Amino acid sequence: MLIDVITLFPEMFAGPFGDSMVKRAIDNEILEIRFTQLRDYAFDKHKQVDDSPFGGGSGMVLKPEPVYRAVRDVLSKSEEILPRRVIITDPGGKTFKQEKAKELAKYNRLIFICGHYEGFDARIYDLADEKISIGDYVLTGGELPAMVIIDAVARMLPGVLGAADSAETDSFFDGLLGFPQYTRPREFEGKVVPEVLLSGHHENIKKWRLEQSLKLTRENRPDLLKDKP
Ligand code: 4FL
Repeated sequence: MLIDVITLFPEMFAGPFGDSMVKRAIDNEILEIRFTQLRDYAFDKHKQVDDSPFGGGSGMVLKPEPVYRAVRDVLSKSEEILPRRVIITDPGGKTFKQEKAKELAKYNRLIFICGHYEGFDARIYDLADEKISIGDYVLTGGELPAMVIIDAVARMLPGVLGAADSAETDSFFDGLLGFPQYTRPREFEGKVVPEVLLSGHHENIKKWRLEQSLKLTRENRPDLLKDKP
């Protein structure tokens, strides 16, 4: 998969992507991530990418021309890699979920447009196939949301997760929260590992884990059970 990120702050990505599973995916050539500096596509001598909103109001709005130029240049720079999806990280988008990570992992190319300032000129949205929010809060920019989405998508790519940490044991994989896990020692400061996990009885273990997942989900995220039979 090829991912392009159009951003004013490409250096923000160095930490999260220079380490972790994403780096492994890049090293193994499962994933390539390219960065495009939006400011390079400003056309005036001040390299201005934002401006004050028509109609008044405080804050600055991202201008359309540099973003259009950047996206067009990114698309023309390499051969067509399809299927592809252009994504804008935006608090006004649909909330990112595990389902969406799995869906985006099926594309061969993703292009992220990260906003800063108070928002985008509305015409910029026409460039994108979808807007995605990572939650109901306002950040200083779209870079962290893009990193979150890319991280979640990267681990869904075939060959990124080892058998030891397969996606099947993830929280949310079947729409429930994860079950409690234990490792050695069997007893720690008086807290013991549930007997069933030491029994070697796979049916009982499976049943216990499902019960625990349901209990945790009921307690902490009852909303997840609403659209379940
Ligand atoms: C984007 C917040 C996606 C949450 C500021 C600029 C944001 C965001 N999800 N805040 N972009």
